[in-house]
Amino acid sequence: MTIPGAGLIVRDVAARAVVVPLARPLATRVGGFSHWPLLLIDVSTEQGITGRSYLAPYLNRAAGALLPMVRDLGAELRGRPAAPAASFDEARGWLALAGYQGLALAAVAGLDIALWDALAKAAGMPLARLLGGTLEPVPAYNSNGLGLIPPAAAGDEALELLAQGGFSALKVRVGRHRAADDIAAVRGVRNAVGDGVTLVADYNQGLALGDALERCRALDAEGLGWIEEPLRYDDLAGHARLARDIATPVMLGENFYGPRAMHEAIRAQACDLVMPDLMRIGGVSGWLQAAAIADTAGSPMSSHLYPEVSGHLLRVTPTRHWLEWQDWAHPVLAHPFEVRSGQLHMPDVPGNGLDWDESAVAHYQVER
Ligand code: SMN
Ligand code: MG
Repeated sequence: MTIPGAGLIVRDVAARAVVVPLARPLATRVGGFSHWPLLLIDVSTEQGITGRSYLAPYLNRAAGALLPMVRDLGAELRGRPAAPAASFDEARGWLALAGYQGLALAAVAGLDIALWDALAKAAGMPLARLLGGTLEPVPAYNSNGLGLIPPAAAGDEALELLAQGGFSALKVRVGRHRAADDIAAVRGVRNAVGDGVTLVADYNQGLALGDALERCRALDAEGLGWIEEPLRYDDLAGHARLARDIATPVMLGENFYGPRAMHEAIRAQACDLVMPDLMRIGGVSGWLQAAAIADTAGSPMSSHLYPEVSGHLLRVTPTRHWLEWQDWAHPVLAHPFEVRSGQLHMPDVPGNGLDWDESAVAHYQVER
């Protein structure tokens, strides 16, 4: 069925679960990751165009809980125009009683990203261009490794990570039992890579305020680009205290559920820098709203996970800062994106550039 003048009409939404291995298992303060669950979403339209997205809900259990929500909300889209900003707004109504944050917002985001992909394909443009930007490459830091490994191993791993794509920036995970071991790891990396490389550190919410004040002050001497999530993500008052107290910029954002959460964190002066996660911020529609908030506040904005679609979005983010690079979806991508000279290159194809290697998907698919 086509409605004249309505543009693309959603025919169906399919969602599949895969679990792919990580080439370099990652230990962090919030847990260890050897495998990475992904939900692959395909929104087909009556016009024959299919919009695609993936969600990375960290845990198999979370993927199992999220999949029926994607399917359920996806069923609501059938027969409707592919109009992501309108659907994003409508979802607030659908979820007013059940709750709009958490996995519910993640499901909205997965559909939103795929709808925007369908629109960009219909327009024959890469997503960045559809949104009014260009396809210039985006500066990226390599986040594929430097988990909580023995400090003595950190320097060699840092050199391997820099070589993976000509990078000049890396993320180092911290939050070891002994603060001295974190400092030894950061210094080991610095000694190996030299002063020209940007290093950032991530505590993954691992500290209590007293400890954080002490440990972050000690890290102030190490010349880090930022310290990320030292405290529980929703402790805005604690982060504000830290941000006042330490010299290194405080970074928050991967746990902002929707643009309003970013607004709250900025208003509370809980962070100097922001890095929304494409899934939790609410997909492309949520990101665009967040980018406007960051611009208004003058907060540099980086990305978290989802490098492929985030690359397009950083092109239209006025305060764009760093892209976080992980190649974790590569096992199921037919055309993995490339990093050269530390910059992510988005492919010059219509849409967001995601498409599935179907034989790999069949290999890694799990029934849910
Ligand atoms: C992170 C991301 C994904 C899994 C574990 C840890 C981390 C980051 O917080 O910022 O990359
Ligand atoms: Mg982080």
